[in-house]
Amino acid sequence: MKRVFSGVQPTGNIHLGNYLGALRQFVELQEDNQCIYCIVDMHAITVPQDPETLRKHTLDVAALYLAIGIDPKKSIVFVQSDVSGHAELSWILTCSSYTGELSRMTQFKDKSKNKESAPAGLFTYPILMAADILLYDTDVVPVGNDQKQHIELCRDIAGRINSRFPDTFVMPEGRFLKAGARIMALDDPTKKMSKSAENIHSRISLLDEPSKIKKSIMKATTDSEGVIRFDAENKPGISNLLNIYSVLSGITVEDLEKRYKGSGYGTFKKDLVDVTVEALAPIKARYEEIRSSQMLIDTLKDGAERADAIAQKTMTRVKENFGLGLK
Ligand code: ATP
Ligand code: LTN
Repeated sequence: MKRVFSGVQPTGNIHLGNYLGALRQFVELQEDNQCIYCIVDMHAITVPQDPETLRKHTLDVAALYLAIGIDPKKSIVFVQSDVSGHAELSWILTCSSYTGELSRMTQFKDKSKNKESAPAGLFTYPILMAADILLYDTDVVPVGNDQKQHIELCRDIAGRINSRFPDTFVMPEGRFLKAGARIMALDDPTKKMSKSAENIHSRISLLDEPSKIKKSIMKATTDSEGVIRFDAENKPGISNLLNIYSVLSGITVEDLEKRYKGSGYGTFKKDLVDVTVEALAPIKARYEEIRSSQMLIDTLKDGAERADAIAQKTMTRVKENFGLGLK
């Protein structure tokens, strides 16, 4: 059995991009692998967070994990800050990383753009992510395309340490879906759908009301050609909607193009609203039930204990290899 690890930040607004790019894979993978799914609250504090809101969002994401079908009997679900190994390993990896490679991370460049000085945590964010992955001897990391560069950095750091201290870490691999790996913003299909974008109609959050979903899709930017055809370069808006429709319905993009030949964007969008509302309704219903239950807290406590047992074994091996602490 392979070990799978992934994480989502508790920053609210889990959207279709997160779901179709990453979370959807989490559910499939738990059938044949040992999966560990984390709510990475320590990554969230790389930008200022209100403590109450952060704690609420942590439970929101945990409830969503379970609502989409992650089964705590099959997978470990826990909160990052409940396992101290993440911070501990992160420091050790920091000492084997270079400012040059961190400066090349596009996410850091984007998030620190136009700022005179950026928080150091934003700069070292990918190292904490590498620690998350390496702490659990992870083989496979299911993520969206935007995390490719971070996974490569994790592999570079692991390789560097392994060449000095052989067999310290398992070399992980990213797992990226072809369809849905990059869902674009509805208002500007040249940018990825994002939690932090100001315009709420740029995204569809998994818990949006049907009326909000309708408004966001009907407002989505398209083009003036009026033909429903996949062409990501010249028709990014309609291609993004085709992509979302295809993944949610299981109908191929080619079949959708045939089905909507001669139809206008309005008809296509209306149908997409129905498909989206229908796909999200059961998630929303399960979410409401789980979010207020004691079962959620018990699951996270149990998950942290199981995760910690694995993490401690790795930390013992890492410290021994590095000569840290007493034997
Ligand atoms: P932000 O959009 O504010 O940068 P984020 O949504 O990228 O935040 P996370 O919550 O950490 O940040 O992402 C969770 C997962 O969702 C990651 O695996 C990420 O690759 C994936 N993901 C995020 N946005 C998209 C998108 N637009 N399309 C596909 N996958 C995405
Ligand atoms: N940086 C990731 C979230 C994340 C993660 C991880 C994903 C933190 N640690 C470990 C996979 C494995 C993001 O999606 N923004």
